[in-house]
Amino acid sequence: MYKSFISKFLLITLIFHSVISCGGSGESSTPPATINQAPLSSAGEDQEVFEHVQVTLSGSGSDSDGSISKYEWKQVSGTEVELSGLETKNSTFTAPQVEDTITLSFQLTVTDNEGKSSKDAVDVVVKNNTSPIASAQGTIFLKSGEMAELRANSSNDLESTLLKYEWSQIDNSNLIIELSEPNLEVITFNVPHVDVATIITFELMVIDEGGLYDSEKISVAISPQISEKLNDTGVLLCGSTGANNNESCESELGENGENIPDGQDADFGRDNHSNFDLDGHAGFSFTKVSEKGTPLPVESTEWTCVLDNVTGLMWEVKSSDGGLRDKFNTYSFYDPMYSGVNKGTKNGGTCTGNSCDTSSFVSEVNEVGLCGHNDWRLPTRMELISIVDYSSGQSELTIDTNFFPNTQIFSFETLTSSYISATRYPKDISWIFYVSYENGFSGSGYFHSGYYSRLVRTVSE
Ligand SMILES: [Ca+2]
Ligand SMILES: [Ca+2]
Ligand SMILES: [Ca+2]
Ligand SMILES: [Ca+2]
Repeated sequence: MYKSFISKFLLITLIFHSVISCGGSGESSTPPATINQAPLSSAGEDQEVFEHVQVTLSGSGSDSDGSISKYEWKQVSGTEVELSGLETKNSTFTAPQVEDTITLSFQLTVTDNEGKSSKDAVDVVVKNNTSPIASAQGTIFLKSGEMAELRANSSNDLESTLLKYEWSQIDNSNLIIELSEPNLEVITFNVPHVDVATIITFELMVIDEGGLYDSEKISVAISPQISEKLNDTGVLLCGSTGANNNESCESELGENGENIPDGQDADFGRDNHSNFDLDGHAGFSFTKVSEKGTPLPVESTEWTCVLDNVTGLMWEVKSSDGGLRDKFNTYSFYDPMYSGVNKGTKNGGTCTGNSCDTSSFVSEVNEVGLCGHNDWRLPTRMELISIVDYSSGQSELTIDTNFFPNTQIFSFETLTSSYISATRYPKDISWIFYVSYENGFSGSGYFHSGYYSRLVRTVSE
């Protein structure tokens, strides 16, 4: 009994021993069964975004001893958003509209092929955004051949430091400007050649980092390359030795067979070599200007000032609204800079302003900031004469009424046909020169009389 017990014990011990020693010897005797390692999960970097933008949560997972079988995104806090791609590496959503900065938290769970998982969290801070304000600036009166520059750098945005710009031409002038880099903050282009003054318009679009945008238009006037500083007369016809003044200069002989001598007015000047009527009769080249100072296309039906592209003078256009600049208003000459009787006469005209004299009229127009400027003044006699078109004196006004409407002739209400200048008559300094566009005549008259007035300012010398 005892023996047999011992034998059985030995046998069991031996069997047990041999089972253990099968796998090898010493410490390497651990069983081979693997313990699955958990995968690694990354929900990406925390982000700061503006409201309304598309946000991508960039997840990733890795597993040292297997593969990733599942991604699972969920939102854990903050204003609820609609996540798409919930079970993909990357999930996206649209940042909600916010009043103040908020934080959204998300969690990515990554599961491996054996069912083990790990989690990682990410925060997305959503900030309020307001629209940028676009501001397009640049020289708006340009000449053919110059380099033009348009600037967006006065545009601003409360939240973004990096604004995007998009410049595009939006007029229908048929004058196409190739913008080589329309996304720069400052763009430049060569001003193309034009025969007649042409207006082109650009639109600047400013886009902030949150995708909000604003736009502003800027119109620029392109005038022909003009070497003259003085206007021509508008006279396109020649005279013959038979005293016929309406002969074609092209002909050798006039209507009655008489000689047409060379070297007449119509043979010289801008009327001869730049005879385009679209921007003013014959050699005249005018650009219409809006009340705010923006150049306007020639077909515009409302304009307030006219730029003379030849002389560089900007002229007031008279109104017919019964207001400050009404066409019927008349003014006496008055200039407080002089002393005694040389000051002229205060409030001697008939007008709708405060005081119907030239000094008061100039002040009031400058106060208004006519066409965006406050350096308006009374023109000199020669400046008034510069816009006389002598070609049309018989039947029409001697001024291009396509650009200068409301120009007046003599009427019994106003008792004048004349526009007053700032030039005094040298023989008697209590007299002042005037110009009539009824016939182009310039003469001088008393300070105290009432005259029409058309103000002027110098744009370029
Ligand atoms: Ca694993
Ligand atoms: Ca903004
Ligand atoms: Ca001429
Ligand atoms: Ca012209």
